[in-house]
Order: sequence, then structure tokens, then C-alpha cells
Amino acid sequence: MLGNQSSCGIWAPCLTYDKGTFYLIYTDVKSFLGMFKDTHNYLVTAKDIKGPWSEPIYLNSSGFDPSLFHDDSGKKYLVNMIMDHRRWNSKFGGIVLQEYSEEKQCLVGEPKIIFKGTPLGLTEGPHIYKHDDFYYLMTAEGGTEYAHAVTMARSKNLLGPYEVDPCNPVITALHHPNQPIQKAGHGSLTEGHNGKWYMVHLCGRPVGKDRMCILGRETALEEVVWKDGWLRLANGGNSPSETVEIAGVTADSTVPKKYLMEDFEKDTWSIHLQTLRVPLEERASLKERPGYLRLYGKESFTSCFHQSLLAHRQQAFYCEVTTKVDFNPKNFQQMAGLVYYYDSLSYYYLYITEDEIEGKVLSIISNVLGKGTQPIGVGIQIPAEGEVYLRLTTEKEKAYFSYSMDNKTFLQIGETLDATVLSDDFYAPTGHIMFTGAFIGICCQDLSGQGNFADFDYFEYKEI
Ligand code: 6LW
Repeated sequence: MLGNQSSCGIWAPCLTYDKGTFYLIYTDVKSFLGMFKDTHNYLVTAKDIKGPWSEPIYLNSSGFDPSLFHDDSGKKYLVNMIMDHRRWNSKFGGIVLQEYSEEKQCLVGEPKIIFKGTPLGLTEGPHIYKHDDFYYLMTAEGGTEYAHAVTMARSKNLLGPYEVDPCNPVITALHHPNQPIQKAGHGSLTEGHNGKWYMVHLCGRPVGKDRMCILGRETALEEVVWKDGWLRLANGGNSPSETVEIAGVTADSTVPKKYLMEDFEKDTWSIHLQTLRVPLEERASLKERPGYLRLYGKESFTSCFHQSLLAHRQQAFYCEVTTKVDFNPKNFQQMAGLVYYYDSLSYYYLYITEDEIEGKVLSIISNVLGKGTQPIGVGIQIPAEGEVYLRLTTEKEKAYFSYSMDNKTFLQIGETLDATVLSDDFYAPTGHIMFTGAFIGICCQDLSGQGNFADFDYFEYKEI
């Protein structure tokens, strides 16, 4: 994904299992803002869900949201939405189906459009399920914002015609704007261990008067039932439940608070810490200084290529993230610190650098839709030697940075930040839909190219 624009990359992975093999289908989206989308679809397989996974098998590039259907006949079929760039059509050109040959490891036969969608429009996210003697085609419609929905259609013939559920949509939050779970759509089904059926679907939990989803799109769970040949929510309605009970356990948004202390003492770091676009490779070392993650300074967040960044997804409204860093910058082009990151255009960055006059300083960069400011100017002086503790505290639509030299007294630095800037909805006025949610991470840049580095003793992610 080197060079991918922000919010491109892996879209809507689809995991299925058939006769001892796991199949993971995904799109590597190279571009999506503008008239065209470049969407390459791949398949990887594995005997164990933890891998090793095969090399990617290229499938097609006709659109995104591919999904693999394993028919009782033993044949396999790929469905995806078809991107129509022609100005006189909707970009969402319908759901296309084509047979996949496991033997030849490629699509065979001709693609066929099997469903053009309903008046809800923006038909995407297709999955086919065989139940009783119907083929059920589940799709996402209405768009990933507040009109999001799950549509169901069925046919006795895989190639259609598909009859739409008379009570469509299966789920949407559109008519319940005051419920905490909004933007319910883009579902997929599985039969649980207890013989019940469940649907996972995307959702958003808006905060503030402008209903901004600072946690991006999240995953919700619904128990579903088959009734009169159609899929229905177990809650009897068609809007999201706030709580779900499975085998006596009630799960809701007050799930146990997540805590991660990554002390970099092992030979690898937590799977919950992610890099941007590509692995860190030679830009990081756990060996150069045992017990520390050494990040070699690379490119700024404006680049779509090589950042030295390790970040955790923000998964709760109230978080406290702390790191301890040892960094000796030689010039103002060398920076390291803690970033509250949405994408290459929007982030808040608390960083250490070297100023020709003030020496080693702690400062802040605020980037909002590409407009960069430095709200505290050069910043505040900190001792040339020794480590410093950096912290981000988030409180729903607010957040603030603080720092400490002794891990006891933390002093806020800079003004309170507007966390809604780092939300999917903040982009809406630009006409672009974003959907990644925010990350909080540690990073190092060296724009002078001298290969300086920063040593991070630990990264603590705490939901409070
Ligand atoms: C996903 C598509 C979508 O592939 O967002 O808004 C894309 N619609 O269904 C990324 O998750």
C-alpha cells in the first residue's frame, strides 16, 4: 500500500471458511477521491486463521467490496459492487457476480450484474448466503453516513432475478436519530456456536451537537432470526439494539475498558499497534537498545510513503495514552513524539525538536484539513538530557496534551483540542467521505536525512 492516499488501502475485507480453508478477500484501493476509483481485489488463503497466509491472488479491479460465495455445487463465486464512472449513471453500478476457479486461481466465465439495488441507492458491500432453498443477497445501501442500511434480496437462482425484502431495510438507524448507535449498515452474517444467527455491521457513535463520530466507524453485533423466509432483527424492529445478550452474557458499549502496556521488552510489539501503509522494517529496531523501541526518523505525515509511526486505534471516548521517550534532536527538521492522527491532512502532534535559539523544546503542530499551525510557537524548553513523558487525554469531543519529567506531575501543554476535527464527519463539507477514525501513536521524523532516531521506553493505551 506504499503511496496509497489516506483512507485508501484495505477496504471491507471478507473472511469465509469452506472445507478446511480460510479465504480472505480484500480490496487495495489506490485512489478514490474524484471521478474514478482504482480498486484491486485480491484473495489470500490459509489452513489456520492465524496463518501462514498465501501470496495474494489477483482477482479483478471492477469495483470494491468483493465477497466470496461457496455454493453447494462446489463452485465459488465472487461478487463485488461495480464502479460506474460515467456522469449520467450512479457511481454504484450494481452487484456483479463471476465464478472463481480454485484450480486456475482466477475468475472464469463472464461477469454478470445480478442486482441493481433499491431506491435507497449506493449499493455496495454484497454477500451471498444460501439458506433453506433461497440465495440471499445482502448489501449495504444508503451510504456510510446517517442513511446507512442493510438491504436483503433473495432468489431461487444464483443469477437472479432477486426479489427485495418487502420490509426492507433489515436495519437502519435513519428513523431513530437520537439512539446512540447510528449509521447502521454494511452487514455480514454468521451462524453462532449456539445455533443462533448474528449479523455484524458498521455503525457510528456520534458526539456533540454536530453529531461527529470521532471513533470512526465501529462494528456492532445484532442477533437475527429467519422469519417467513426473510431475515429479521431479534429485537423485533429494524433499528440497532443498544445491548445484545449472547448465552447469558450482555454485551453493550460499557464493555470492559481496554488497557495495553507495550514495554518493548519482547522481540515484537502488540498486534494492536499498527504502522501506516507498510511495515516499519529497517525504520525500527527492538535490538539497538533493549527494552526500547528505536524509531529512525523518516518522512512527515504529508508523505504517502515512509513514516516511522506505531499507533493504536482510538476505541473509546475517554482515553489516556502515555509514552516515555529519549530523543536528542540536532536540528529543527528532526522531531519525535505523540500524535493524535486522523490522516495526512488532519492530526495533532506533541513533539520534541531542536531550536537554534531555545535548544531542545516541546511544541505542538495542529493540522486541520491540510492547514498547519503551531499554536504554542517554538514551544517550551526541556532539559537537553533525559527522557520525557508525553500524554494525550481524550474526553469525547475534547482532548489535550500534557507532559512530565518525573511521571508524577503532568502539566497540560497547549490549549484543549477539538477532537471532532479527527472524525469522519468533519470531512463531509469537503464532499469527501472519510471513514478511518482516529489513531494515537508514537513517531519520529528526520527531514534532514541524517538518520537520527528516538528511543521509546513504553507505549500505554488506557481507556478511562
Ligand atoms: C467500504 C464501502 C464503504 O469498502 O466504505 O462507505 C468502504 N462505503 O462499503 C471502506 O470501508
